[in-house]
Amino acid sequence: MSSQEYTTVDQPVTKLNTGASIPLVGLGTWKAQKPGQVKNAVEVALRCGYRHIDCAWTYGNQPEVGAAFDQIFKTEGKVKRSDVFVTTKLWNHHHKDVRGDCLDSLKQLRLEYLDLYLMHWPAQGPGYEGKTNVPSIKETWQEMEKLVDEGKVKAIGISNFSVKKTRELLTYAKHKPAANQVELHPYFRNSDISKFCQSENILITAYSPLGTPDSPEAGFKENVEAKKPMDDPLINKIAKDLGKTPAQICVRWNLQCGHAVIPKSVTDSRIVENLQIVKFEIPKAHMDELNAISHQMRMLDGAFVCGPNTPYPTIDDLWDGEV
Ligand code: 1BO
Repeated sequence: MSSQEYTTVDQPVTKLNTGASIPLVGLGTWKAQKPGQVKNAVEVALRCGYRHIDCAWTYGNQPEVGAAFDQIFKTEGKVKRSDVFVTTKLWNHHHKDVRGDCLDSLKQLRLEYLDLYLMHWPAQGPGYEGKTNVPSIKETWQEMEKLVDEGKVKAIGISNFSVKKTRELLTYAKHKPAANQVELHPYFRNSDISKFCQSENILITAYSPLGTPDSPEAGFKENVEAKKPMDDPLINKIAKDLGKTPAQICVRWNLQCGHAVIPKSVTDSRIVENLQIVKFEIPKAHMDELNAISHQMRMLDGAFVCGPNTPYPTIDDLWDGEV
């Protein structure tokens, strides 16, 4: 048994529409790509009280996450697998073999089952151009439903789905999506999809809650010129008033909007700091100010799945013109 210290944190959880509990703050692992980084981050997170880890096949780091799970669940043995909520996502290029993608993720993560498996994008690109016989979103969803029936995953959901695409999926879903994971921070409130999913009892999970465009190494073109919420004078003022950091305000804002939130960090102190947001509240007057910030812009516009001869010739087609 290792002598590493463990802390438990009393944290907010909610019930998914499947009846399963999910802790509302999780560790994001997107862009944690330098060797050793994500293994350490997941271990630190689980020791300091996180019970929700968000992964994806395309992040390319699941084998390290799996090594961290083995370290914590088996070698140290102080946290049980069943006490941790693990999400991963079907990659766009694998819609033709959903089961294969899921089994590969399970193998990489060294797990027997997933708590939540999301369709990462309603798209199969990049590289879709000219391809024929690709499965529709409906066919992909139906393959994901089989994984629930088989017990490989406890729940399924979506990511980067607009209201229009979510509505459409609801017309045929046998298993209703449990969650929709989308970009959300005070500079992109994404209120249409947030309100719609909440009205349908589909949990919204906020990715990029700090709105930080910093991933050239991840190979996705982000809006690197965009202004960053962390530099915003109002957010900085509220942070100062409340004795918190701007990052904590952005994460806590999401929680108070009713979203689950998955801040990513590979820095031990920030991982701890991001979970501390469960211990304070942003007063309503400050929430109103944050909800009135007029600068609104996506960091990740999804251009990489759009193009001529694809289902989404333009970015507007991908998001169905919704902001
Ligand atoms: C392409 C990755 C988007 C966030 O999961």
